[in-house]
Amino acid sequence: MAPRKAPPKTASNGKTESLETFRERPENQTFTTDQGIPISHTDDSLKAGVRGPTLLEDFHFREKMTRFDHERIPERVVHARGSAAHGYFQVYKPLEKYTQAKFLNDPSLKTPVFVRFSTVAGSRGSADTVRDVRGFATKFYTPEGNFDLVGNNIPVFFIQDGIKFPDVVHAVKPEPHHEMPQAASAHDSFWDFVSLVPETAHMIMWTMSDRALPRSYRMMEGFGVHTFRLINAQGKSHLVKFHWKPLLGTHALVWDEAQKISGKDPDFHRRDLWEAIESGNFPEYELGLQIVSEEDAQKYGFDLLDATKLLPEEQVPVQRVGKMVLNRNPDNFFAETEQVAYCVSNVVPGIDFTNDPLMQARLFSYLDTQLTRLGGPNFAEIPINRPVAPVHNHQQDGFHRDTINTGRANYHPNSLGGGCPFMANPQQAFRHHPERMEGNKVRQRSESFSDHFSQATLFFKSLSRPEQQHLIAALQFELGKVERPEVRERVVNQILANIDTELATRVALAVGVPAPKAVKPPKGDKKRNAITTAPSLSMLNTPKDSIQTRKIAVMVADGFSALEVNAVKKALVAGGAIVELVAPKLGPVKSQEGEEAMPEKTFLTASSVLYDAIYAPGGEKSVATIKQLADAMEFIRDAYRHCKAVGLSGEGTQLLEAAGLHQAPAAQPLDADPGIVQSAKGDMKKFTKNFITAIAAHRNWDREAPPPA
Ligand code: HDD
Repeated sequence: MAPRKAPPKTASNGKTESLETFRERPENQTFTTDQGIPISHTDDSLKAGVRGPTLLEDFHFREKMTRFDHERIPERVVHARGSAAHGYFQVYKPLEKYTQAKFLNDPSLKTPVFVRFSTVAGSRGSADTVRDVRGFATKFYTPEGNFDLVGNNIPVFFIQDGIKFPDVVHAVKPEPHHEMPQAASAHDSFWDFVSLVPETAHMIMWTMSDRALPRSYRMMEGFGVHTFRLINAQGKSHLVKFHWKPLLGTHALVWDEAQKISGKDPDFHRRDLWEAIESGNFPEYELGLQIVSEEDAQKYGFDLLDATKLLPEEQVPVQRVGKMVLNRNPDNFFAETEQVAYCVSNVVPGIDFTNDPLMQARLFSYLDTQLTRLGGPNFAEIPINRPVAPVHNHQQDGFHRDTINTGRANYHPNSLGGGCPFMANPQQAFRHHPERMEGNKVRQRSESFSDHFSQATLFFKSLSRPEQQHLIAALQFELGKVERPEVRERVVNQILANIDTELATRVALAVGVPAPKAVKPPKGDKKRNAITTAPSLSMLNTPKDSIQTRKIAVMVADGFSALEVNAVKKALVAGGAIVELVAPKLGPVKSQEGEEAMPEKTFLTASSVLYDAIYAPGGEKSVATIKQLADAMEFIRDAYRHCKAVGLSGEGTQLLEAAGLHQAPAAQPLDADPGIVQSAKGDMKKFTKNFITAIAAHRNWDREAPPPA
């Protein structure tokens, strides 16, 4: 691991300081029971005779065992697998025109945040790099109480009304009879649901796209999904969509790579986040707002209350209003990451809800689920959940109550307690936006929610060609795993055929169902897009100008060229990359110049799927050794297959042929491939420049052979 740039454990803010009271430090302390009784021996139970039975009076044994027996709490019903970090958010300039929220108005204020990233479908111990939506939940500990922005890395959702959430979650989770498959949507019940519920169409396009395979939590966008409201001090409301924009750009893995990582390092994203923060490479995101006046709400051809729709940036640009920096890892996974409880209903004055029926359901569900998950109504008192704002009210009792309320007036109004706590000044208190409401009590979907395919098509059409190929391949894979032909057929004909003919046809051919004739939108489903493509939806257009925090493996064995390695390493590290030597075994490797270097990993313990790029330097003996290693050849073949930058200098250039890549059936020949950077003669200056450009490009997708037609 790269050395730390800064000691992040000292990075503190109002929230992490408040946690100090609860931190337990064992250094130089004596071992005790939970009651503080000193214990000098914890390796043997108390027995009647040295070979006799254990005694019931052994309170230390009983306490230790009881505590162990009760360590587990229920995992989250969705988003069970996650990783979190502390940090802060700072607004660039006051947003008083739109909102009275203090944390969005004071540029000098660093608002503490705790952010938890997650997958959705898998259990707590499932792999990180599965094909799935990623959760992106932020708790802002503002001076006016906690604001929780509980978003995803995808701007739309599967369903329009939260009453269908149990259905979609049951369908995607492992099937109830045998609990398979784990953390995967590629099974019959999920696609059966999709085939019968056309409102899933747009979200399916996103989950089958590269967005569902992020390279890192640090390299994915976040979205509040719903339309929220911002309310200013005068009570004026604007509609708003929240975005997080990662400063490192939005980048993805490829599916074969993601599957291999699941085996090689199931903690890939967790480790990436942890190590980045430990080494001072703090993840950074800008908060973006798309603001729409109430008067313009009907202008976009779809209903802003429909969470299966996004507001294209081409129609309403995203204003970047502030920055979030994650600069401290939690001290204890369970106490912080597991016990943090986000509730969509946690909003502060100046932010309010809308009538989006998905959001309305969420306002109930989050608080409700915490009651079971965290064992009662006092979960807001768990240190990580406490606001930094003071809390005073008449709530009392219940399991796990920490607060000791003094006085005898636990009701309002009261005179015994002098009327305390006083009601807040209405100008500073939370005020619900007084939206005018009227209507009949009905159980039905608004007609304005009926267009399910226009934006699915817009998304597909806006992707670059390689992204489209990945999406088609993903559907070929997922539906290829569906056992029932009628489900495959329905997905193709009822869903995909309404999105794009080429997409539906190529999927149909790969999964053995008849190809649909031509796309025709279902009756009553008018095509309403104001635009035909939205470049902002493609990751092609993300920043690709830096190699910061990228991981590069250098393949060495005894006899490698230290001259070449040192030159390349120096340039890569100067660009902010992390360089690791990978060798046949641990322990020093000796260069041809006689220098010794310490490899971080071996070809057995590492794999190129864990790196962004690989470099093979020269050195006759080193290259001869590497050629003989099956794992090393696999290393090169995988890096090539996954479209990564491959740098080769001196004798290292022989390795492409040794790995059999001169015969690779790729779309682009080796010598025209900008991601394959070679220098047989050792012009290291030009070589490092081209290699850095190739790494910054993230991948060279032109190398890929297209999926079966
Ligand atoms: Fe949800 C957890 C995001 C729809 C009900 N959700 C959860 C988490 C995230 C989201 C990031 C994990 C929070 C954490 O890290 O602890 N959920 C979303 C987004 C949605 C969405 C972006 C659509 C826009 N969710 C949604 C609906 C419902 C729920 C419609 C129910 C009506 N979600 C839950 C939950 C969870 C949850 C069951 C499980 C654990 C938890 O809340 O704390 O209440």
